[in-house]
Formats: sequence, C-alpha cells, structure tokens
Amino acid sequence: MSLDQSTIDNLAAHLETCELEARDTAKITDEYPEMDWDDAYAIQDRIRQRKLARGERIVGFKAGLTSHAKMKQMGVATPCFGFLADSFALPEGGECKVSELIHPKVEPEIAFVTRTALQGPGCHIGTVLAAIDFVMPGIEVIDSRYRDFKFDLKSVVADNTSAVRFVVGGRPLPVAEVDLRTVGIVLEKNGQPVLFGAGAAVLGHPAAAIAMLANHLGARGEHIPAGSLILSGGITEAVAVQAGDAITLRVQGMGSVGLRFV
Ligand code: OOG
Ligand code: MG
Repeated sequence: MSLDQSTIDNLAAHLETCELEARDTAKITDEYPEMDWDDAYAIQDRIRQRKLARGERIVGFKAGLTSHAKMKQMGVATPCFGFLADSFALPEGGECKVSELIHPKVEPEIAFVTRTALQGPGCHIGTVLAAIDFVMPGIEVIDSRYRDFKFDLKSVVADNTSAVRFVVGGRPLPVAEVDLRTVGIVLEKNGQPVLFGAGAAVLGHPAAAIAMLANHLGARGEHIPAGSLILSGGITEAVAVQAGDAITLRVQGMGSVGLRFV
C-alpha cells in the first residue's frame, strides 16, 4: 500500500459521488501515480462499504476486461474485478435512465449464478462448473467515471470497474446443457444486429473468468457466496448508447434479455 487511509477514504467518496451525481473526473492515477494494486482494491472496497452502510445489498461480482476485444478497446492487458449492488439491477425489458449516467455503454455477457460457495485459491473451470446453478444472458451497462472513458487498470479497479447497471433474464440454463465456448450471441441496437460473438472470446471459456475471480477473492481472504450473480465480462467491445436506444441480447439456447434507454 502506498496511500494512507484518509486518502483512500477521500478517493472512494470522490469516485462514488461522481457515480451518484453522474459527473466525470480526471483519472486518479494522474494525482496519485504511486498508487498500487492494493490501494486500488482498497478504494473499491471502501465504495462497497459506503453502499452497505446506506442499506444496499451486494448481490454478486463482475469480471471485466476478460476478452481480447475489450482489452484492445480499453488499451489494457489484464482482467479486473468488481462488485454488483442491488441498486445496479434493472428489470428485464425495463428502462435505464440516461440522465443518471455520464456516458453509458452496453456489453453482451454471460451471467452465472452459484449454487454453492466458491473459494480460491486453486479454482479452475471444473470447480466453477460444479458450483454453478445456471447461466443466463446479461447486459452490463458500464459508465466509467473517468473523462472520455480513458483510464489505466488501477484507476478502473478503484472505480469498481465502471459498474453502474445491469439486467439479466432470458431462459436460464443448467451449465451441463450448454457448451459455453461455442454458445453464440447477437446484440441488437434498435432492431439492428450490431455485435456478434461466442463464449470462447472470454478467456477461452467464460467459466475461466469466474475461476479467476474466485482466486482473486481468495488471495484477499474473501469468497463467492452461494446464490451470487456474476457477470463474466463483455464478449465483444462495448457499444455507446443514448436516450431512445433499445438494446436486446440474444444468447443461443438462452432466449433474450432487453433494456430501453430513456
Ligand atoms: C471496464 C469494465 C469492463 C467488461 O465486461 O469487460 C467490463 C471498462 O471497460 O470500463 O465490465
Ligand atoms: Mg462488463
């Protein structure tokens, strides 16, 4: 750690206020170039504590920057992890208010729900598949608090990996009934198919992202509880949205899930 506790508290308050007030900010490594990975995750943890203190629930986790397309789009080389609060969840087919956001983008993802807890280290695809109850389509809405969506990995980790809203739904499938590598996805914007992909775009197998998350949490003395929802990361690059847009994600064998931006 290179930052003291009061700096961590202040940066968490600053980033969360930017989220709640839909204001952008300079990336925090501009002012604190010496910050390290522990500092970055400590700031994210502090944001999580602030939400818990306000009565919000943590419903799960997300892996981000798990596909080559996303890493290339954002100019980084390693995945990162964040948390999902109940306040981020939108109803299937529901409305997402653009006025509450800075510069939202959507990502097509496979969402996992755990039947049993997962505790790293040592988790691999096999451990993950044994612990998963079902998978389903998920659209993540990301909204980096950093100006022009430009950041480095430590800044984005501190900013809870741009998390802000998500919707899951469609037809949940037991993992045994789907080959998560070859499963196809189509994302439609206003009725036009705009993004296409297959599960293997995420680390060769989307369950590998869940294993990485479990091992990351294990190294920090945490685990994935039973009944957690986990977004495994965008299969394609993210696409910008604005008020008036309708987004539908179709996942092979798992139906579709949608959102309207108002
Ligand atoms: C960071 C979050 C990336 C994903 O699925 O890759 C992410 C960002 O690109 O703002 O959620
Ligand atoms: Mg994502």
